[in-house]
Amino acid sequence: MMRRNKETKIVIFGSYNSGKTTTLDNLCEKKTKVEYNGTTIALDYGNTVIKGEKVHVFGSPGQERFKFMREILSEDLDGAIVVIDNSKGLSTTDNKIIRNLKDNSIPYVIFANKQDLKPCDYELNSMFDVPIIPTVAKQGEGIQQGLEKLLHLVKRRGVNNFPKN
Ligand SMILES: Nc1nc2c(ncn2[C@@H]2O[C@H](COP(=O)(O)OP(=O)(O)OP(=O)(O)O)[C@@H](O)[C@H]2O)c(=O)[nH]1
Ligand SMILES: [Mg+2]
Repeated sequence: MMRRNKETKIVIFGSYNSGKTTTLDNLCEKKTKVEYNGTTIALDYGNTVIKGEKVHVFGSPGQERFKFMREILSEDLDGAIVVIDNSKGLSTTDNKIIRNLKDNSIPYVIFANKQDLKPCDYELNSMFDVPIIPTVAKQGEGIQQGLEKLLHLVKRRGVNNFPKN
């Protein structure tokens, strides 16, 4: 994907039905979705502007069989959001996604979604050294702040990668 200098690419990962598309809906005013009966089968795409900078947001399909699609979407990403269904807890897919992000040193945050069904689980909080943001994607709760937190991590990484001297 061709991007201008300051533009950022974020990908939303997570298990099937965790709320990835709903999260993207809340972040982006304009978007495109490729779905079949409400299930993402290829990707979601939208963009938004935060503090004057354009952020491209891709939503990945959660079903296991779309692994190839997640790999395509992962190309050249700057940061990731892992949306987990907090009422179900971490799935094996979530664990694989997180491992992958860690192995590739990609900045990421976890959205512990569906807080309306089951509020945050503190055990989960202590398992990771990344921000866990409680969200209710359906109501847009926590979503914007979560993205801003991620963008902060992305920026910080950029600074670390290119020291001034
Ligand atoms: N109760 C509750 N339901 C939610 C929330 N966020 C999403 N949902 C519901 O969860 C279902 C799945 O949401 P999607 O956003 O389509 O999930 P997804 O992760 O994109 O699903 P796939 O792309 O098929 O993997 C829908 O019925 C949503 O309305 C939430 O915060 N609370
Ligand atoms: Mg989806």
